[in-house]
Amino acid sequence: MKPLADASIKQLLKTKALGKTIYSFEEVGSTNEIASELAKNGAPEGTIVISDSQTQGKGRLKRKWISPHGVNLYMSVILRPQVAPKDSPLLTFVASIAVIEAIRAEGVEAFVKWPNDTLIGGKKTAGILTEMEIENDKVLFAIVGIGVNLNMTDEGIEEMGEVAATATSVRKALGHEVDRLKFTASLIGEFEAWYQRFIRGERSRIIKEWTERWRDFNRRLQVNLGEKVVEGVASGVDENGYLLLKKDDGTIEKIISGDVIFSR
Ligand code: BT5
Repeated sequence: MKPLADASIKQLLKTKALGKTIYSFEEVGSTNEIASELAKNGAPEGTIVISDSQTQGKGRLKRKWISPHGVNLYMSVILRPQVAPKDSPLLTFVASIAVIEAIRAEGVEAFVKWPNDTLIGGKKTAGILTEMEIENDKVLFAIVGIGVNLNMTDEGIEEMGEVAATATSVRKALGHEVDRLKFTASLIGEFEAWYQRFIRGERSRIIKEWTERWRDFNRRLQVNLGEKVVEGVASGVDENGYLLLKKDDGTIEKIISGDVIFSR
């Protein structure tokens, strides 16, 4: 399979800022870590790090992102939005909408799962990890890391061990291989378009569009908060992207961080 080389991706890009500089690698620990180092050293907004594999791919809460070589997409984008840290969940929404649109452009239906997953047929096909450097309650920079299972086959998925039962790839849904270069360029294009809306302050539009791609809206959910599990009906997300769960006693619990473990 062709490597995801920076020059070949750039040839396909029509973006203004995103992907002006792309660093592409065969293998890294984590693209988010490399991007963070670059940002600390002054790399401008829109700089992108891509790798063909990761040895220390990161999920949220020190979890792992399984990142086999040559089949998927592992990408991190450096952003420097002039916003408060509380606005950062919306960057995850921006990335999620972009991932969904790029997958839909391949002809496959995909949905979001709060807060950061993309599902095809109820199984996880992409995850987003947004990390930030903060100073005086301002975002100095944000790194939006996106992992998409593109061309993993049944065999590759089986090799994921216990994660295999809940994971899938675009290829599996499509029945044939995805052109990784074209997918990457299309995702970067969508990301820029949705990020520009974020910068213009179109928060309610982003929340509305995200909610339209969210199948759990109005469904009964169980959410694992780490120290406890709460249950209720997903009644929406607030202006910061926090989950609003309507409990059986009628009160609404606002959830900043957690894992949806069950929905019906
Ligand atoms: C995420 O965390 O879903 C965020 C994943 C972000 C990965 C990208 S890749 C590029 C960039 N560089 C990085 O180092 N990271 C970012 P979370 O919601 O915590 O989900 C993690 C969980 O998803 C794991 O505990 C597994 O259960 C499952 N998982 C791990 N690898 C997977 C994969 N390839 N496909 C589907 N599920 C996976």
